[in-house]
Amino acid sequence: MIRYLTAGESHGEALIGIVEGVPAGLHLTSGDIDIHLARRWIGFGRGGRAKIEKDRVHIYSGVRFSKTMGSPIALRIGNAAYQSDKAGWPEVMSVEGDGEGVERITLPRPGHADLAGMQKYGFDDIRPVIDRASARETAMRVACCSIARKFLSEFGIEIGSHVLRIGEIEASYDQDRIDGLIQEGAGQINRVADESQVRMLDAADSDRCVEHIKEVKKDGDSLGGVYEVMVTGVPAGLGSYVQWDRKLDAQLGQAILSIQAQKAVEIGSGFSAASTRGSKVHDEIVRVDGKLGRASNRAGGIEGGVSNGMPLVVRGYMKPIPTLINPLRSVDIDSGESQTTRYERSDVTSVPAASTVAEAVVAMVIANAFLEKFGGDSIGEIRGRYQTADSRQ
Ligand code: EPS
Repeated sequence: MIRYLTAGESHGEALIGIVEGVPAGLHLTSGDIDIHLARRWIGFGRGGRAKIEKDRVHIYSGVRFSKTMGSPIALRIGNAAYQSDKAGWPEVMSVEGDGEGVERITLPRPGHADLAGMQKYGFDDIRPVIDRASARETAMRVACCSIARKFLSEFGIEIGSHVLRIGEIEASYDQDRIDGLIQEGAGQINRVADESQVRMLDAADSDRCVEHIKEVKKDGDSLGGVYEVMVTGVPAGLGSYVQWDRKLDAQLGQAILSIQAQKAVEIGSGFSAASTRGSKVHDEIVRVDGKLGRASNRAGGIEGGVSNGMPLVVRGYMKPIPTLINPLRSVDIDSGESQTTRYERSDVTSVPAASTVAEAVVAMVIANAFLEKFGGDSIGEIRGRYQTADSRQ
């Protein structure tokens, strides 16, 4: 199984990751990771930080001559803002010293981890919470999970995503077009979505969405939204129904909700299924080219916590960014006085970014489920097991 941890503060020197359990013999270069770090910055509506960061990963260990060695892979992404911002982050985030003269932040922002985080750790300054709770951390998450994604690509498993809604703008959902795109692999969705400033598949929807974001920015407000992640090439039988923590849908739910600001997850037609008759929800079993298949995919590729061989369909629901130009009421923890929040640089929306982060965390879940079933110490060993199982299906 692959384990990974991230470390680092948003305005500290760097983000660090360690990925352990990657089989030996996987072809891997920093380019395999950088491509997804760049995709994470796609999106109209990002704030000033987007102009500063040019995320590139540095691989420190676990890879030799472009092949993984089975040993832990250590990664680093520098925070360009650490030096370039005028805020004096080397002093504010200094590892040493006593912080004398550094301004304390004492007004918690509603919707952020600020107040709950201070209460939890007993801080008298919000800075430690702001900096670790920040979605900046997702840069390293994407880096770590891109290794899992590279592993999956060895077995023809592809992941793609697109944005379904930002604020009031709902993208049209053209099932035939999507089915056509994923016929050649879910990666084809990204080919289209990455061309859009908001990662929507339809150009007219994208334009309407960009206008909406501009208006909301003028109003000093922020927007959430919905995105869909699809995975193709997933063999039947990943995950299990036998125990709660082995269920693939439960693991995907945890992964999506672990991304900052995500408030709901949907597998297949999950939300609408709750208000639809069973005869219109369940996917009938049919023969397709001599093999067992499904007449539809409302289950989103998972039944009973087990992949059923259909494409996986997972949707994430993101709340609006909590940092607003329009102030919200809060209470200063020093003075106890009611005040309105102070605006700092922020994004209007980062739903397109969240969709790419979701691809990454989904990749890690699927890679681990795949390893659980077909695992081995090297790519060659796993390939042998996978081919044997595949020929049995
Ligand atoms: C974030 C605030 C902004 C975002 C940041 C997440 O950063 P800053 O506070 O430096 O302006 O741009 O996102 C990223 C840095 C990133 O890499 O995605 C927050 O408070 O969560």
